[in-house]
Amino acid sequence: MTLRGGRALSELAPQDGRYTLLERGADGARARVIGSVAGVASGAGGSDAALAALTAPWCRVVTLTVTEKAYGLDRAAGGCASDHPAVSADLASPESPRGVLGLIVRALALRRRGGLAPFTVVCCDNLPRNGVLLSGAAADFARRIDSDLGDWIASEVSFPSTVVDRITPAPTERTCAEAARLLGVEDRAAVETETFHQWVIEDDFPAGRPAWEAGGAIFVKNVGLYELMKLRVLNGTHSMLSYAGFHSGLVYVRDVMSDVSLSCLVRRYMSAALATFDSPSGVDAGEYARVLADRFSNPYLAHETRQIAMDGTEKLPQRVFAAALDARARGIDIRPFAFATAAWMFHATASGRGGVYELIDPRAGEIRACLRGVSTGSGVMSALFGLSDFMPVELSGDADWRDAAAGMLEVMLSVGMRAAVEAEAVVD
Ligand code: CS2
Repeated sequence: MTLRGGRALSELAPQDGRYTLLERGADGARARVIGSVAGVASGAGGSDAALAALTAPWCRVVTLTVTEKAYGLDRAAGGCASDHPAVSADLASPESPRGVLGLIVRALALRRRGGLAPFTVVCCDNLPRNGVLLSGAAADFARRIDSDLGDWIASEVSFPSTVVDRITPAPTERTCAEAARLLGVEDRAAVETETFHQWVIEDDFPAGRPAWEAGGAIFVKNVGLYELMKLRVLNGTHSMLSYAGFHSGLVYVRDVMSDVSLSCLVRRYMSAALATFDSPSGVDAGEYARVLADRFSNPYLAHETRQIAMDGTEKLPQRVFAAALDARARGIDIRPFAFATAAWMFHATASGRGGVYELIDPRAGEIRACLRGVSTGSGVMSALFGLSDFMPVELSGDADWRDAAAGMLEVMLSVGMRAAVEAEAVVD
């Protein structure tokens, strides 16, 4: 089920849901056809098809692949964001929902009314405590329509948290061309990825679940430590290198890894991020970071820095700020995190590359407004650190943190990102 229409429907439907998965590993690309999608429907034309599937007696598990900004979460308050376009539209007409929360709540309401057990909701994204966030948002959304329904969702519906890890560059014409070359058939829905994959899931499925462990999924009681490892070491480093790399003129992550100064900053960031938490028991986080450096360096993977640089306001809090706070508490150098934050601020000022790229962020309008007429590093910092529900006050009010971030941003603004990277790599 796609809520956005477009590619997924027009390309997957004529292929009966089948698509090619191109896995690009150290020894090149391997293609295989995935046949697990039995049918495709779009929410663009209305919610009937989605609701029919979600209210079917056989539907026991609903998995979601939704980006941070698309849910409509109020992360600070722990509920739904009533000013999010999909949430406000669905609250106004909850019987014909278009957004994720509206659909889930409507389907659960119909199941409850029809005496069917609820399904389990499994979200696959890069948010911390994702099941808890989504459960809180769904219950809050429901309470705004029917308070009993909200209470029932909070107590009866299971939302296990998960950690999903697989680098997936946006598909291009090259993806389709390579699928055609390897398989001998045209496939407009081909996707490409690395060979590594990890899916850690809290084992809380009251209505039963598929044996995903057969495909390598790891079931645990609590994903907390895996989450810190993935969000801080992989995603935090990714965000840092995307801003620093993009504004150094590097298109792909692999280019960043073959740049002496930038790869030095990547390694410095990974070690700092690793030191902010204790490894999950039975998992070697150091080994995860070593493997990660190879994953980032994969010469066959064309993962654009521009792609990762999107939606910084949704990503930085859990990837960089949470790690910076723990670094401060543990007495670890905060400089790598301040550098990542300064690089994001540089991106937000759109001053790199002469402002010729578009700032893609759900808060882009707000960012542009608060930066109007501001030019100094400290002015930009004060404006951006002051965005509501963005940076924890323990951090935005910390003098060392402010000095470090403003100083680095000043360098980036005056001599450019490339020179700032060189200077920082020397500091290291
Ligand atoms: C990336 C992630 O685009 C981004 O923000 O950091 O999509 C990353 O590639 C995945 O989380 C890898 O598992």
